[in-house]
Amino acid sequence: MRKHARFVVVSNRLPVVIERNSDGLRAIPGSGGLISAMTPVLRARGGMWIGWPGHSDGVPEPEVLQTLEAGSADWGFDLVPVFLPEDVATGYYDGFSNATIWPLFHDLQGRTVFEIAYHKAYLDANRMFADRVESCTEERDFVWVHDYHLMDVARFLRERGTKRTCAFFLHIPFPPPDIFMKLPWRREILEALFHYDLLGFQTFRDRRNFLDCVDDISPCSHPSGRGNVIRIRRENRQVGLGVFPIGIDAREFENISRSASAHLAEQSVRETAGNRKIILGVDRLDYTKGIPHRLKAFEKALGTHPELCGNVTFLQIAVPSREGVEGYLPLRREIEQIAGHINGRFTSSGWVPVVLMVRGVNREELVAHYRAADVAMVTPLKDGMNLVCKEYCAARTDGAGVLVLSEFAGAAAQLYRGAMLVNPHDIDGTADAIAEAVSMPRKEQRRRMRLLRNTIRQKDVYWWMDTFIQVASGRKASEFFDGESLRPYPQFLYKGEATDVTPSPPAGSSGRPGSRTAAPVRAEPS
Ligand code: ADQ
Repeated sequence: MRKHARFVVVSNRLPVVIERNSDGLRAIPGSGGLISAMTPVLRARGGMWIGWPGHSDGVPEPEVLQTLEAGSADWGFDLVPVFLPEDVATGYYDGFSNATIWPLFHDLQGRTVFEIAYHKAYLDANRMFADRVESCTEERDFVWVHDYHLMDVARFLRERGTKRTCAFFLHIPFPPPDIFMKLPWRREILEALFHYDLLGFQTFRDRRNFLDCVDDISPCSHPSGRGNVIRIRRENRQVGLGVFPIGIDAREFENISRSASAHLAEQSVRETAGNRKIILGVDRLDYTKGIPHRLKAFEKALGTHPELCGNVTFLQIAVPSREGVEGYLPLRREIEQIAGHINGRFTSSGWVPVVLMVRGVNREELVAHYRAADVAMVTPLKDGMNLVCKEYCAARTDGAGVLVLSEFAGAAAQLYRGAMLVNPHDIDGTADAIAEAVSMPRKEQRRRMRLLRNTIRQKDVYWWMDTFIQVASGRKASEFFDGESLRPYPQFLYKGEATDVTPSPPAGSSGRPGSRTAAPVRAEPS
């Protein structure tokens, strides 16, 4: 019998990709927001990660298992696969998760597919996840289920009579009732979520939307309490509803940023841009990230602010994702076409305005680009949080750089004081913001960056996990990790500088010049 209760992460994908090279199969790190957030903690402290290893591509299950065992030994925590039959995987992942829930929860109803077969596959897959959780964990373990792919796992666990503490975190936004109510399985999904002990949201707005939906469907559930964590009663169960904005491992980004190799790589990025000012976009290639809108705003800025021509390079790094899901390949073509159009219109001798890199980059390259960028454009149409904006600021150990941030990113609720907020649908307003950001005086950059960096350091990924685990389990997070604290280093802040700790939403920021500085906004209870 194990001495300690175990910390168990359950997510759609394992944090690794199985790759074949000349030596055989091996597990290499995957990419994405959840992986970026959770792997540093599990690597430092151990635990278990249960997830789907991805489409099999003909690799037999025993070989996958063997590769994951070797990966577990290397990584310092257990990688436990959930094998899904191909038809279930397609309907669950490409179908219900990414063609139904993902677009709907990002307010993009036009892209949403409602298909009963997808929902059936989703339930089948969630049942298989629940089976694996039940067989690999004990009652005293703490099970933390992640994201919209797995909303029904607790329901299936409870149906089997298990009582494990089981908490859920939604990484994406929760939509308002007028959008959520369009889902044919709306009641079933809300009921399923009530089988968790705690539901975590990125922002107060998401939790408010969830409560409004619950209220529309079954007005008898009365929430109690106020602040970051409230409770709601459903039949004989009490469920916590909390707001936990996800953070990053800020210290790790700082350390990479301070390394000699990052300085060298930064120089080479600058040279690629002809030592001009750099505006940077870094995203998964996803229609929610607003890349076409951003490029159009840049084109507008070149047209209306001629001083930018020849002096600024727009560098967009986009890592392909979900290529099996409808809509993703046309997006890539659309972006290439807009970039080509801008370059055709504005290129002059020795200057190409847009450089597009359609690939993933490693951590060091990423940090080098962050360091080299005078302006980071993080302008999703809607985003649960967005980690890129936090990574950019953490990497700016020189205290300079300007963050242009969509008011529809969850991160805006935390970072509105230091960022320039824009409405990505407002192409003219965003174009003006680009011109303002490029010419922002150093002193103002530093003032804003200090606010941003303090928030990001204080509310980092360790704070996020620690708070979530304590609220969900009623136990100190260290109890799951041999008495060790989650954070592998002491909390670090700039001494004697103001910190920005209140997660308040940016109320009605228009993105027009003059509305982008610290506006007095209504603070959410905390
Ligand atoms: P994502 O939609 O994946 O995450 P995001 O938060 O921006 O979005 O995280 C993307 C991660 O991938 C970042 O760590 C970034 O560095 C990395 N990345 C992006 N493009 C890359 C590239 N070209 N090369 C290498 N790395 C790249 C979901 C939600 C978000 C939420 C996170 C975490 O949609 O709203 O912030 O989960 O909760």
